Amino acid sequence: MYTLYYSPGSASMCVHQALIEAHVPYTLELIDLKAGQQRDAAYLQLNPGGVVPTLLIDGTPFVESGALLLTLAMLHPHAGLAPDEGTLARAAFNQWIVYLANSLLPAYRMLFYAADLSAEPGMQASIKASAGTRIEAILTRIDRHLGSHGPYLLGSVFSAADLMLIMLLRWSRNLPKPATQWPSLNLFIELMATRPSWHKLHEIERLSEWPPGRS
Ligand SMILES: N[C@@H](CCC(=O)N[C@@H](CS)C(=O)NCC(=O)O)C(=O)O
Repeated sequence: MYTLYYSPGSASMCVHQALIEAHVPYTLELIDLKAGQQRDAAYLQLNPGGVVPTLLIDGTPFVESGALLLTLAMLHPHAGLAPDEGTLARAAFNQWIVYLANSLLPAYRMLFYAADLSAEPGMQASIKASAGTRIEAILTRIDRHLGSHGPYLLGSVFSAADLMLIMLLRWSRNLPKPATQWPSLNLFIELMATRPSWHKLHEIERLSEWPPGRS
């Protein structure tokens, strides 16, 4: 049995969507990030980093969104979250999850949590500028990959790596150059937005429609 500690639209989003895709039973526990609940002593026992997501699996807490996707893919081999174990496609799946978790996700953290890295406003502005440049460079790299090897990260086959990517692309929506402005990323976004799990996730987490203009 699963319990997901989440905050709407945050890094818990891809794990939530994976649970929906896998059609497994789960319960949700809301962590109010604005109220600082991620730093409550009881929550820090589950997630010493004070971030979401945390996934309880039969009562044991596990953290890190990318690792949670790998774990769900391992525990539900027939859920369509990843290619079969022991294949090169599975190696590509692992590679994309680790790449996204190591590159794009930390760049967004630099942008959104610059105050964690410096208390000095001038330094924060420079951290945010560097993060913005880094995010655009990574989006350009992924756009090229999808343009030649898409429409999904693994080619013609959907996987949970795409759930991590669509979450990270959604985070760009208020940036000067949102992901929708890269041609192949935009096609990917349109494709992913047709998934029933995307709509269910928006309904449950009460997220505003993205990409806009869909019902
Ligand atoms: N590497 C972590 C990052 C998680 C993360 O940064 N979560 C953010 C929300 S997107 C959070 O909980 N922020 C609250 C805080 O840092 O106080 C993961 O992938 O699970």
